[in-house]
Amino acid sequence: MNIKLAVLASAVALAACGKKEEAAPAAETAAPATSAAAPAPAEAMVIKIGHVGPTSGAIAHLGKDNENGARMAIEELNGAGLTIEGKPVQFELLAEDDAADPKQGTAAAQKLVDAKVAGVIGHLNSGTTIPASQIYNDAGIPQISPSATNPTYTRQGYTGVFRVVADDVHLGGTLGKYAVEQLGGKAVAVIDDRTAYGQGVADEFEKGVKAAGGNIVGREFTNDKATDFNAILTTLKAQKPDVVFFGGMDAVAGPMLKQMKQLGIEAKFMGGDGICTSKLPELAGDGMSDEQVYCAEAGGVEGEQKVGMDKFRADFKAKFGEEVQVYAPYVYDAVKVMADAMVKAQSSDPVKYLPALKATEYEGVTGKIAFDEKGDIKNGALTLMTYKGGARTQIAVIR
Ligand code: ABU
Repeated sequence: MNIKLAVLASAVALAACGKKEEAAPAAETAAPATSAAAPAPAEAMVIKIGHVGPTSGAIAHLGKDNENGARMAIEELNGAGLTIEGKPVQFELLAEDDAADPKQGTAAAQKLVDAKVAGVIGHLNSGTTIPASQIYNDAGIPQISPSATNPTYTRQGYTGVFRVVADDVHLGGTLGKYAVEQLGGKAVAVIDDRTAYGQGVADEFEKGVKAAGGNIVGREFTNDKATDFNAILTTLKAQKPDVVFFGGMDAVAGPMLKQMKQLGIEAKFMGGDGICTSKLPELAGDGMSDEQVYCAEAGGVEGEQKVGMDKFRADFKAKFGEEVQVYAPYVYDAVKVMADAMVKAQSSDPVKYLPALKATEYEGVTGKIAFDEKGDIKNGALTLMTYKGGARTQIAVIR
């Protein structure tokens, strides 16, 4: 039985008993340490799954969003009556904080290896995911990133790395073309935060602009902890840009938008998935106007598939008291994909379940998940977004 059928069977069994699943109390943040799931029955096989994201620091809201996506998946799996080799299975989430810092990322990775996790979901940032992937690879532990988009992650020749979102080549290139062809960008300025993600997606954006016939009138950089952008924005203002692209995360983009407004820069503002969050309007305050900001999520569903995504978002809000930021559904699917491979292989031994993981054909809330030979999602989609009335608003899904 695959996981979807098992979850359904569990729900039917509960309904037959006249029981209803009770909503967990709303919680503002991810719960600390390991999963709060009920203790496993004595005879159960306990399978440890690691999750790593920045649950402290400037993008803690994104790390907690990811971790809550993992928690939601684990709790559902543990209620699904799954078995491996005839034994009931209980998944245990080992959640670690890397604070978006590469050094803390490798330390967290080593901690999970030492704890003998069967697989890892994470990390959130490319700058932590790439160095951590070497540690997991050396230990033979499969890793699925739900959000790291730098192409290098899956191009290192490791056999156990997977990604359930599109990469920066697709993301940056598509946004560059959009800036010129749809937003009418003729003079385009680019800023990045010098992280593996920020610089990489900005480089791809720049290529996309040039390929579409646009001009790059300035390229500046900052860092992922900066709060003062007056010097670089003043330099770029002199070039009269009609579009400003920022490669980086929402915690920097928000204050940057405020300072653009203070300096009277009226350009459209673009960014990748790192700025495309529910929290961006709050971070930007009055620095953001309707349809000024354009960004893309590195995945997307439409039509009938969107019904499942909308339900996920509503369930997540009811459970955690927070809107999905951006990646939680991708984390949720990544956990389910890993568990599905274990159930299909009837083993949590990475050597035994890795072939099933490579052969994944899974219909998740984020759409169909199958991997190419590198571990990248096949036919990855993008969702172009803008913001209206302080809310993310979908423009189109692009394949
Ligand atoms: N993909 C945007 C944020 C995560 C990262 O790649 O660093």
